[in-house]
Amino acid sequence: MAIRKSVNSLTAQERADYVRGVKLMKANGRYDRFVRIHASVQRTPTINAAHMGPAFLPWHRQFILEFERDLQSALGNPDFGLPYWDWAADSSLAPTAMSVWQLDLLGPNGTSEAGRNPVLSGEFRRGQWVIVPSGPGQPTFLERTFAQDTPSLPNQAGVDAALALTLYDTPPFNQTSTNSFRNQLEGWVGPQRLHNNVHVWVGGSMSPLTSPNDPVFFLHHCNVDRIWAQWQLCSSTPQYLPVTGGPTGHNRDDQMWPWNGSGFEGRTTRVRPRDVDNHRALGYFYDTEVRRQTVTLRRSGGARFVSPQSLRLISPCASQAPTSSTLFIPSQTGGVLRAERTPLNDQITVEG
Ligand SMILES: [Cu+2]
Repeated sequence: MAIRKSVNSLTAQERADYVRGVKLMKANGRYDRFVRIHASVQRTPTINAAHMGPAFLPWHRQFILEFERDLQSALGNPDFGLPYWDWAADSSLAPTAMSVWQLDLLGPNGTSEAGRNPVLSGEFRRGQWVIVPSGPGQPTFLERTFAQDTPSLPNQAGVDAALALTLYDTPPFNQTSTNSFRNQLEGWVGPQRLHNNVHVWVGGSMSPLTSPNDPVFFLHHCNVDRIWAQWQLCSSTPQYLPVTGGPTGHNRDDQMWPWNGSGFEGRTTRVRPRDVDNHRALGYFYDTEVRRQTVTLRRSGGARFVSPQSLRLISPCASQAPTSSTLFIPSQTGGVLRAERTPLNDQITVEG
């Protein structure tokens, strides 16, 4: 089971592992296959397989899951979790103060030079990190142009506005859909153009369809996936939509290119949106979610009742108040009650 953590809470070792894993994948050829898949999403018959439609979220969930699995095998660590970049949490900082752009992780902004914006220091600097060109005559080095022609990064108010939407998606199930959680998170509508604006804010190599060239792509999409997971947990109607009536490849039971038997870049499995609905069943969860699990209350003595004040279950959903319960513990003597949560072994101590 992989725990996906914020880049802001990684240890030095975990930061180094992400860089090392990515470089191992570049060397073994796996990395560039992701770039080529993402650059080819427009080859489906009617619509972009991965964007501007309901499958945006499940498509990228599958995509970064495969990336995480390749990282795990490159690192020889089946529990390595893909980190996420919570750009909303960083939105009030200067780029130089953001953890993600430090030299030991992804390195800094590009430097303006002869009409291009090469990254010139850090692990992914020119000469160290060769990218798939976005087109004929385009460079093979990484470029970034932080916030050159956009406003700031989206903030938590923008994320919360999307999380407050009830329905996953709405007709006509494309980039014009309104009151659609998916379309507002993807960023075609809404005040802050969430996912799209992060691509534009980073700029350079993050702008064209070859955007997985920048390793921040996976950290960005991991955060987008985390927001979807949180919405699924908190919405009263978390179901994927539509079941039918959407663009080909975007209905709940449609196979999503390239996982439709295409064989493109070695993809032979078949994956539908319904197959990736439950992220925990896929083998990972986020450090920000409340994990639904069995809580064992062991009595080592104490009161027979635990009052609501001492046992509160805090929901990650802004719209839900903490729940409290009174527990009756059938036992004899006084002391402390302990609730153990697995698999993280978090402990909640309840004074009885
Ligand atoms: Cu994409």
